[in-house]
Amino acid sequence: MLPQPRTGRDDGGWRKGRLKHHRQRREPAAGDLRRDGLAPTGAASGDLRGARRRAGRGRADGCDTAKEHDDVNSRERVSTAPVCRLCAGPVRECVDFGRQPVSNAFLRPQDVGSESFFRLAVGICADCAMVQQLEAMPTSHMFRADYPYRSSSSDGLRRHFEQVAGWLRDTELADPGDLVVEIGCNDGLMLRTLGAAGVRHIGVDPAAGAARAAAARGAEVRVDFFDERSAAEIRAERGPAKVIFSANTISHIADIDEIFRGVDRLLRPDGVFVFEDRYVADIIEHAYFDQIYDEHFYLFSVRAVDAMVARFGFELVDVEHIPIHGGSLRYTVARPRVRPVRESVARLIEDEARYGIGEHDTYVRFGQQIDRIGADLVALLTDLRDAGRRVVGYGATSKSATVTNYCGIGPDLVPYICDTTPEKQGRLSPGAHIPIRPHEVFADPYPDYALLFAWNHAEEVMAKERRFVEQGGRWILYVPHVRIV
Ligand code: JHZ
Ligand code: ZN
Repeated sequence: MLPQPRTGRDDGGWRKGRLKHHRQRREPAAGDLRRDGLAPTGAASGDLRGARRRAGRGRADGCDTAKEHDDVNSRERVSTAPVCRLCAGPVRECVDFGRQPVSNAFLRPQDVGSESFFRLAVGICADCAMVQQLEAMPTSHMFRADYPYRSSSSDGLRRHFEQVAGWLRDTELADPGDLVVEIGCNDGLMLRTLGAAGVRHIGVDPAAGAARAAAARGAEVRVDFFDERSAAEIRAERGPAKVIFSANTISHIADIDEIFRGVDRLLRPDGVFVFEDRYVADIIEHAYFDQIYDEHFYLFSVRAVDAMVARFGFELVDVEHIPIHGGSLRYTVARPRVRPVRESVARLIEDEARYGIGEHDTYVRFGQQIDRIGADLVALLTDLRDAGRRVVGYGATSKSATVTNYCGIGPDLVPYICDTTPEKQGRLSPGAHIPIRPHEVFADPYPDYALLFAWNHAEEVMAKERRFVEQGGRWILYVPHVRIV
């Protein structure tokens, strides 16, 4: 029932035909919902607007009143993307999530009314197949000093980054003096492991709070955006880098040419630029629609990344499928003709073509699936509320901003969300204004149902919260379809 993390290299189920199966399956949730004695209302087969009305709102709390809010469009110039950011080809819109907030801007109660919103919509380039947002939330709004996300909030991520550090140390950073630079190092999970092993390193991250946490763990960090300027300064201070690494950051930067100019400045001729990012094929296969929010400007495929890095004068030499965040790829990029190109690159590009990952129609069907999930979820939450059951959210993820604001889920359906991150506690969720409470509140007393926004950590969370289930609690999952487990 759970989204199972994948193991091994490049063994994505979508290439074994599961994507096709998934596309054909519908009316998915009914059986599961009825298992709980809660037949879905008409919303399960109705549209999302109907579901929003049943939830007693047009959009998440207050978002209808445009004058209450200061749209990002009126504050700062927002660059629209009628053409591809990378190749200037035509971008066709596929999915529109409407007006959305900054996904990590958790509000203090006194800040309600001063949020920034933008239109979250994605399209696909007809020429290079890069899936991208049509409007960009400015990075200055997203990655501020008080950016609250911390990579170390999950044991699974901690293990993952320790493994990555070990792999880099053994393969690319074996010589004393080799330098590794991490773009978007957050609280330093990977760098502290390399630092402890004596590897020369520096992280670059504009989020001062996260950078302070990294420094406290012994990682060296520069509070800054990574671009040509900061890259040149790092090179002048420390010499060129053997490895530039980044996890869940490169796809976040709309003006990606700045990143590549920086990499070009800083990388040694024989060095590698390694980055991990969510894989669009996994997002499509499992209907992980909530992986689309302001920060995820690009949804990478191998075909599009291959073309992108070539445009910036580099070569994609390897790609590896990893289970992180529901399915990601680790890309290895080098200067042209310096390293052999592994067969994984061509193989995944072929697989993507076979399964329509570069086609507009695939994303239109994805959009229809999202509408059904939204309607099913709102219907279930409404039924539970009307039946007097207590439902709370688990994990105030960035992803939950898309779910709550798109579906119109506010505190009337989910009174609060429990989260372990001190920086989020006591705040309100962006746009939907659902209060964030400390994790300890979850068991005090346990609710009847927990809506698992942190589904990418399902295994870890469910193991940790065994008592909740033993005491009769049930989990609600919503991707790839709504169900109670
Ligand atoms: P989690 C962020 O996404 C933003 P988010 C960013 N754009 C990105 O790509 C990824 O990270 C890397 C809490 N939690 O990891 C902690 C518990 O409360 O899904 C976090 O607030 N109890 C950079 O925000 C949230 O859930 C737990 O036991 O979608 C998880 O956030 C665990 C495991 C987590 O990333
Ligand atoms: Zn393009």
